[in-house]
Amino acid sequence: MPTPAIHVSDEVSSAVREGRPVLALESTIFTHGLPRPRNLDVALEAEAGLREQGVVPATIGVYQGVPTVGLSTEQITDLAGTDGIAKVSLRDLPVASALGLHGGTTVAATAFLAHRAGVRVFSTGGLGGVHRGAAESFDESADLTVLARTPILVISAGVKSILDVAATLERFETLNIPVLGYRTTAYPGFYVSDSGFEVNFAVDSPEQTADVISARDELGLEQAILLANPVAADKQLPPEELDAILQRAWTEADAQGVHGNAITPFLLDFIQRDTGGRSLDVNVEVYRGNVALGGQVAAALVAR
Ligand code: PSU
Ligand code: MN
Repeated sequence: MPTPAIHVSDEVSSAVREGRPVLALESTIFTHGLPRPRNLDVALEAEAGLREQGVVPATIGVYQGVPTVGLSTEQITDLAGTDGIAKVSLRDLPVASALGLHGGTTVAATAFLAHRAGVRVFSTGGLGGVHRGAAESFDESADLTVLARTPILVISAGVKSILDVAATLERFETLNIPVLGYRTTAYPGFYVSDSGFEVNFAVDSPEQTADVISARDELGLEQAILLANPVAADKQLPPEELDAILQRAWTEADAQGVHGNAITPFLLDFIQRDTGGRSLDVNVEVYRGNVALGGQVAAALVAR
């Protein structure tokens, strides 16, 4: 059960209590991942689409220091429109809380808060993972270690292609985090439907995904399950184009000495500008698909 330090909206808490479908959504995607004004449209459209599906959206973030599960439309609007907001991973939660900050929560912090509120399914765009050059920089997202001890299902389109995908998949294995492909064993590459890497298992329906969640819980395992949902091939960025863009993005990040948690927003922004906004369309498309599938899994899970 959540502590009083976490605010859970009435809509979300009653849905959880009554066994109605709820889907968690993160806020870093609209505070740091997407540019204005599109960020707000995407966040509100995700919520509206879920409500049409009969699923309660639980958008999660930190509002004036209060970690909140089920931000209101007004709160989402504020967070999406405020400059200099904190990017809040799990380690930042007590700080943001004590200092009364606004914060966009990453996958790590969102998964933690969702789980504390009893929300079992969570959709995002791309997960954090092992950064390229991590052997020297040690830059590995805290998403990994938090997912290793948070029993939730996370739907993404893979890890962002700016990362070292092979190393990230190895870390998932070490951390005992299962990775399922949705109707494919080709692991998606966020902007592209196939990263070139394979996963061991595919599931073919929301119901089968819910079976895996139930089996994990019956076994008493505590790690997240990852469901990888590729963007449709006709909506992806041309794969040959992506390689060249990534080279330029990394070179520029190195040249400007960008590091730490600023790297992900920097690279995403670079790619958006470099593609004249086309990567943004793909990013939004990816997110839409993950939210829709998340709603279906949340519904299948409560139907049993
Ligand atoms: N994927 C996106 N946009 C984002 C992120 C992922 O397309 O903004 C965010 C997620 O919130 C993820 C975070 O948890 O980036 C990882 O950041 P870091 O590598 O600093 O842990
Ligand atoms: Mn990092």
